[in-house]
Amino acid sequence: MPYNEIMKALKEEFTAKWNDKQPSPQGGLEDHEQLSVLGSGAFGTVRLCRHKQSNDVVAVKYLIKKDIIKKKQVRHVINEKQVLRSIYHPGVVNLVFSRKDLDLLYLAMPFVNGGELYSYHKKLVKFNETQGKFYISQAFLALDYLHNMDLIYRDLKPENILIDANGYIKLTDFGFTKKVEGRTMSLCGTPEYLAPEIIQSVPYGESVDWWSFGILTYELINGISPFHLHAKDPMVMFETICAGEYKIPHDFSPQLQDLIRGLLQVDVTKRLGHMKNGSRAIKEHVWFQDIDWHCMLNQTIDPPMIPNVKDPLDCSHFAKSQQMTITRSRNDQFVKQFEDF
Ligand code: ISQ
Repeated sequence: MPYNEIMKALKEEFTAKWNDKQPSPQGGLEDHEQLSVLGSGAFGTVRLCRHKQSNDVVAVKYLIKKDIIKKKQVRHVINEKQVLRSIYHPGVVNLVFSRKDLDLLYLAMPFVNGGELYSYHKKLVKFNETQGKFYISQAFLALDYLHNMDLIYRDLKPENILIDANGYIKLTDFGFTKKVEGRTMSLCGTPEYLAPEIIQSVPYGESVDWWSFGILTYELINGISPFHLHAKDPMVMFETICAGEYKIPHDFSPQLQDLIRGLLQVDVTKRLGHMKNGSRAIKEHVWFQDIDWHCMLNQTIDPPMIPNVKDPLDCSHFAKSQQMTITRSRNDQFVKQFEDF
C-alpha cells in the first residue's frame, strides 16, 4: 500500500478514537503484581506490572493527582491519556489500559524491554552514520505519523526513545504532545532541543519537531548535541539557539552536513520539513537515499544492534530508580479535576 494511503487509513482510526472520549475505569492495580521500577519522572514512576491471572506484563505510569494539581499539569495529563489511547503505529508506544483511584492515575503501556536509546548511546559514546541513520529514519517515521494525526510531539530527545526486543525504536512520553491544526504558542520541551520560535514565544507548528529532529541527528552521530556547550547557562543557550550559532563537525559526511543545515534553520520558512507535506523533503534528502522507507516502516531491515533480553520480565536495561511514596486519602478531594481522565 502506498505511504499516503497508509497514513489516510491510520488517520481515520486515530480520529475515531480521538472523538470517542472515554473516561478511565475507577480502580487500582490490585489485579497486578508490581515488579521493578523502570523509571521516574516529575509526577510519579513507571513500573513493570504483571497481570496475576494472564501473566501479561505492562509498563504502568503511576501519576500522583496531588502533584499534578500542584504543578498545574491536569490538562497535560488528560491530554497525554487521550493521545496514548488514540495513536497506533509501530514506532510509538500506545495505551493498553488506564485506570484511576482516589490518589493516582494509571497509564498502562506495552513493556519495551530494550531500554532507552540514550543508554546505548552513552555506552557506545556515539553511533557511526550508518547506525545513527537507522534510528533517525525510525524516528522520522514516528514523527511523520504524529504530524499526519495533527499532533506536535514537542519532546524529541534520546531519553524518550525506547528500543524494543527486536532492536526497533518506540517513542514514549506524550505529556507535551498537542493536537493542533495550525499553530500554538505554549512554552514546553527540553532546553537543549527547543526550537528558536518556541524560545521567542511566536506561534509555531510541527516544524519545531523537525528542529529537535535535527538536534537528535547531530547528537546521535556526534555524541554531544550542538548547544550542549551552554547546558549550565540556559539563558546563554537560548541566545545561541536563536542566533543559530553552532558548528557542524568536519567528520560528518557532506550529505549529513547538508541535512543538519537544512533542519537547524532558525528561520522556520527555510527549515527542511516546513510547509504541508514538507516531511517529504526530509525523506527524499540525499542522506537518506539508501533507506528503503517501505522496509523501514515494515521493520524488515536488520537493526544495528539487538538488545540482550533474557525473558519478558528482564528489566536489566533499565537503571534502578527510586520508588515513590504515596499518601492515601480517605475522601474524593481530587475526583472532580480528573473527571475527563
Ligand atoms: C515502556 N516500557 C518501558 C519503559 C517505559 C517508560 C515509559 C513509558 C513506556 C515504557
